[in-house]
Amino acid sequence: MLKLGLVGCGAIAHTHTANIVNHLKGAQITQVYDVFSAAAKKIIRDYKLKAEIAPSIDDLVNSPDVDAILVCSRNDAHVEPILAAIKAHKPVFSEKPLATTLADCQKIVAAEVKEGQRFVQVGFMRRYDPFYQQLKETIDTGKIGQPLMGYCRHFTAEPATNYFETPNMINDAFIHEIDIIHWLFNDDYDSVQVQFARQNSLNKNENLTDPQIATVKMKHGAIVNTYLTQNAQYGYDVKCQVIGEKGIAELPDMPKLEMHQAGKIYHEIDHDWTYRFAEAYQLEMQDFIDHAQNNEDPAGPTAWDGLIAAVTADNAIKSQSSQQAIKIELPEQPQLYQSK
Ligand code: ISE
Repeated sequence: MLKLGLVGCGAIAHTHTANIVNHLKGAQITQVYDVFSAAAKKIIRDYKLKAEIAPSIDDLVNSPDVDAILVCSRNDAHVEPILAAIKAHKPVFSEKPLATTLADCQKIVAAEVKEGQRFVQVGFMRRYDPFYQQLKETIDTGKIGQPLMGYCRHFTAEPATNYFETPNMINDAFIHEIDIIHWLFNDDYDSVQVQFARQNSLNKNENLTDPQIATVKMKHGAIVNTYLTQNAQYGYDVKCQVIGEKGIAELPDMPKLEMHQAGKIYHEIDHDWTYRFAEAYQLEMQDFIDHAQNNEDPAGPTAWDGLIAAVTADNAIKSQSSQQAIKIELPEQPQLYQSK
């Protein structure tokens, strides 16, 4: 049994904990930590965990009762437990984003490079979704030729939290496409541009500009547009279409039964990502557990992928002020990540 230490006990920690307890094999949560001890107590109670509350992040990471770490804390609090885990040579799964600044991502990458080993897996769960996997395989096997253009839709019914503001459209939502597009297109970003469309009068948050359209251009010239809203009202709706030299490959609108009922033909639409990507969340965590148990480096998205996403998101947020395209410069990729 792999013994897991959980840092941060909010909503996404509940999703992962429910999976570990009810669906996954080979791991148990033995230590938890949250700045709010009530949240730590609640997760232990809700899932009847045989776990202790650690007095600090450092105690949790270095506990002999912890083999690997799950980081589910606030976006800007990921860096401390990740660096501690790398120092302790323990595998660490971090929710996206890896960190909120380029400087913090570079610290994480530098720490892995110093140890000469990868310990980090970033929670870009879409890479584990069976449809995204098929899309990737279709592109990689050359079925549609070189990918030239793309279109993505990232709609949520309502904002995830009350403090979901204009930049969150990028570093909470669009960051998933940032990761998936460079993975699917096997290319790095040249520039990113964010524009604001006509504003939705149903958006109740005055600090959130909604909808937004993000455009990325890749180094080899491909261009991908992503339409983003957190106020779609009708459900969680994610689309990804890749247009190649000799064909188009795209995610189905909804991987759901077709219903014929009450004078209509329809498909149900999921309410949020925890339903739409339920399988992907399980597959990514099982993969992390399996690799940790076998003493193998994690196979999922790396700290370098996390850095690419953070740099691109940072520039996209800058573009929100001018709505102009911004060039993306990446630091040189260390050898450690080159075969990944
Ligand atoms: C949320 O934070 C997520 O991570 C979801 O996966 C994303 O689809 C949603 O837009 C975000 O608010």
